[in-house]
Amino acid sequence: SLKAQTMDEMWDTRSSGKEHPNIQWFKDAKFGLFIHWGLYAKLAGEWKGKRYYGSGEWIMNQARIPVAEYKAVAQTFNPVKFNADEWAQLASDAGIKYMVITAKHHEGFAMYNSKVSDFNIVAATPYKKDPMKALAAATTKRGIQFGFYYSQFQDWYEPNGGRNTWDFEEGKKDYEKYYKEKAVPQLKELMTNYGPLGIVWFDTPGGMTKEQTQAFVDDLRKLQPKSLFSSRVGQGLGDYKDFGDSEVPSTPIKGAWESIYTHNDSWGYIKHDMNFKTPAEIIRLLANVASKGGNLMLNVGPDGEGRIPEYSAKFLRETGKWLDKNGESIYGSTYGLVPAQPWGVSTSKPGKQYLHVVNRPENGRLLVPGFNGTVSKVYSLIGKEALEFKTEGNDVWITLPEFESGSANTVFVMEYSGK
Ligand code: FHN
Repeated sequence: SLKAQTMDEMWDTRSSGKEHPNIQWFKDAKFGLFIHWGLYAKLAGEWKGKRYYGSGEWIMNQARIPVAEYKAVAQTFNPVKFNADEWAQLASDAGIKYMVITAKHHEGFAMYNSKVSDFNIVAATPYKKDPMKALAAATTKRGIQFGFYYSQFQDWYEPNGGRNTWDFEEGKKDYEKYYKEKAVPQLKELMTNYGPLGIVWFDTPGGMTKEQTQAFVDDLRKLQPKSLFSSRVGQGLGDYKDFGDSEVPSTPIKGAWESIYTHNDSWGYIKHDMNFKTPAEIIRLLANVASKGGNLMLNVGPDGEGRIPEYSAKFLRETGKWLDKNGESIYGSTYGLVPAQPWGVSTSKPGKQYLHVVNRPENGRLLVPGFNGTVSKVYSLIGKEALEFKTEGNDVWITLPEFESGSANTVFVMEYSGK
């Protein structure tokens, strides 16, 4: 019988307890790019002259657009400005190590050449090309892991498509039929035709028992045993844990996990909302997530023309510049041993604590309280300038140089032995 799972159960990970043999690249990666791109990008938060607040990719649901009308949007979706190399190069310049893009979101539209459903970018639009083919190649060529997002249970285009449909009679849904005729064959297309996938990112699981989900996962894993499945595959069968949207745990978490954020208040492109995070906020967020031991997957929403908006590209480039200089303190790190302080957070590598200072103490004296290790030296990560420090019991007092604080993190390295 179908038992509704709690959110925690749904998004928990590895009920088997064993880590995926290929998990280490993910743990080291720290910074991923999420891309939400679909027909909703063309509507951009507006329908029939009315603006809909909230996330752009939900407009079909928010405006209760009948399936037949929504289907017609595809007839004018023609993202001629899409350029896979530009997107992949931007990701590379941003210091991104993996990319996950929506192959099919809740709208049910396949952004790739699907033979399973003609509601797809090749068959249903004047564009007629498969952007995912080009993007997978351009991304992988740059040494960035490529992956697909797939909304496996919520599909508003399909009569049996799981949650939140409105254009069909409720209560008469045959989930098994939906999985058998759409979700599973489309996932198999994606896992067969686009080269090696670092990640298959599932969203909003449901409609299957634990046994059915296990069979679903086992069947798909045969196609690409190296791919990592996100925890939203459901039933604890993912390889790493996704926290809730825009959620960062308050304490360090062991194992492989990811926080997901979007660059503004929407995952899909919307033309109205300008509430964007600044590069400094992104960098502080990345360091905060890394200080707890996880990855940040940051989302951008390309527009209906196929462009990543310039303001999104700008903060990605700025973040990349910071990572060019400070990446040692992020990539391959684990959670910091110095709990979050008023001045900032820490990340760890063997024998090193990276102190990410956002708020420089007025008098330049930085306290690392209760540190259980013997500190041998402290220096600036950039420039390696040696800093004076004094240990009082387990407290370490560091004399900082002058620097402008309150923007992106300034990183100092504290080398130590024993702990
Ligand atoms: O409903 C979706 C939403 O549109 C977006 O894709 C997010 C991204 O994590 N996932 C679901 C809400 O959690």
